[in-house]
Amino acid sequence: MTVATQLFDLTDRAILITGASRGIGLAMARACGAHGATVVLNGRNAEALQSRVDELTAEGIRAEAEAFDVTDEAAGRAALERIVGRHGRLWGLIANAGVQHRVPVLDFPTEDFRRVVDTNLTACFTLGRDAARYMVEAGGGRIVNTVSMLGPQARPTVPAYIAAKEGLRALTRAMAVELGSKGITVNAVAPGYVATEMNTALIENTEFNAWVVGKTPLGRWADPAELGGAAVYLMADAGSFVSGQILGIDGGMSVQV
Ligand code: GCO
Ligand code: CA
Repeated sequence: MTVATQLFDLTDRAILITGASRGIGLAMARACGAHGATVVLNGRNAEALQSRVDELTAEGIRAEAEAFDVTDEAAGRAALERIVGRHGRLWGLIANAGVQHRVPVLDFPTEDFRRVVDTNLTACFTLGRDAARYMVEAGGGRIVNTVSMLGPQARPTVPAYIAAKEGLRALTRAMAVELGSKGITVNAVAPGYVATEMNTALIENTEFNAWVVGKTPLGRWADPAELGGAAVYLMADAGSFVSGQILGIDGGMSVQV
């Protein structure tokens, strides 16, 4: 193997990706799998998940399914136990699962605010903490959280999402400073506007679509596949000294006024 390929080789590394039945999570799972990882796809719907696993397997990727709701701590711990049982260790966690809820703040229901924060922030804490316990035992590992370009920047009607994703940026740094001595790096990828099912309503809205295209220096939405490379980098030897970082993948949108 050349130095070049070793830098991005994920052979024999088991990586759990939450929210992996579609969109960014599926793209990151596919990219890591293409670089040799055994990718464990998580989602709430077991059938949809198995379909994705079958697709990746047909592409020559070692893929497995672990269906659970990330807000169910006990289910997450049971899945981690099974994965470590099958593979000896969990190399990486990509805590990507997230939900969106769009309502003007003055009308935003408390229960929806709690639900978004519970999935987009608290579940990343509980699963990240529980995965890190296994990584400590194994002498190290990698955690990547999916945050968002939104956080430092805001737009109307998504207060819960923005608050949760900004909190997840801070959690990434908090975990990085504690887990470094255990050989665990903790980073985040911050997507801009990506053409995923979660954003279908926005893409189909002519005005919103024009806003995104106009506000993005690259002048377009991202394809989910364009998030895969960052996941490989942060899971690979190439990223071995990167921790506490937020890697923006937004076509330049976060820096354009
Ligand atoms: C929205 C979108 C955003 C994008 C992305 C932007 O309603 O504005 O869903 O949340 O998904 O997170 O960075
Ligand atoms: Ca997003």
